[in-house]
Amino acid sequence: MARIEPFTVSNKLLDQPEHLQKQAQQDGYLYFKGLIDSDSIQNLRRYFLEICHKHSWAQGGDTLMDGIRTGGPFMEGDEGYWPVLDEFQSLESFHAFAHHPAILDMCDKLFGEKTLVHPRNIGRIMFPENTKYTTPAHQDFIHIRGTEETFTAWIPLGDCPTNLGGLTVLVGSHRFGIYPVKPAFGAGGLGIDTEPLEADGLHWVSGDYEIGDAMFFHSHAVHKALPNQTSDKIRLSVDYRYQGCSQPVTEGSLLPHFNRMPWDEIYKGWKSKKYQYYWNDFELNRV
Ligand SMILES: O=C(O)CCC(=O)C(=O)O
Repeated sequence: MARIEPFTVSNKLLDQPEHLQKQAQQDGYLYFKGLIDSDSIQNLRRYFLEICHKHSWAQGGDTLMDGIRTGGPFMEGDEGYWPVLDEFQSLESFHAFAHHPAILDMCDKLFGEKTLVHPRNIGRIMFPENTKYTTPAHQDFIHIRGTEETFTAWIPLGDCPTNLGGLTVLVGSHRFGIYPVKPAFGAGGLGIDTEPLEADGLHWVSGDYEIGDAMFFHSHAVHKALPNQTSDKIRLSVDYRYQGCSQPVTEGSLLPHFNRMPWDEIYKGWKSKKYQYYWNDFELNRV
């Protein structure tokens, strides 16, 4: 039976960059309570749910913000999934949120240099009654490449108790390189057999995320989602990726997730140019 422990909360290290880096090196993840103001999250949640409601995936009106499912389940790759995902991708606020000052401040300390925000941002909608498609155990590096010192931020768009299917990390699993993968159901489509790692004493961390909490994990850290075991609630979350600006980055990380539309099309209708093609202002180490 896999051992599961509560997250170690790293807020007290926010003013101690060296300790922050040491904690990330040791465990492969950093968890912060209330890092992000709840208004920013509620705004993005509302935008996401309005899109879901428009496509008959979620209730509207007074219960919109409860995220109650009316359609689906849909999964990445399903025909019916793309219209919603494409609208998420086009949201200026979804991309702008990746640059939230509290996130960048933490990342600059973690990397010891200015942070490069990957523009390949991911919005996730995880349906109830769809546990077969729960995200399997995997490492992000095989999907991202570039520098292994890339960190993913996983941020639920609202409270995310364990039964809604939060993200969990296998502590210390980032220290042993890349593990073999096999085809699996769920996001990414590739899974790792973690039993041998658990038998070697590695344990998972998990817990009830509250609005504003954020978890960051190393690109080699093995992680997976818990199943959404609610009867009717959609789990909404975002994955954003960060690295030091001097480190190698692949072209793929500079493209939209799934690359279904060019950036110019995504940017149509945006009010500001601030977060458009911002990565071209860096002297990137492209690989
Ligand atoms: O939210 C999820 O279920 C999956 C997130 C994840 O594993 C990732 O982005 O690497």
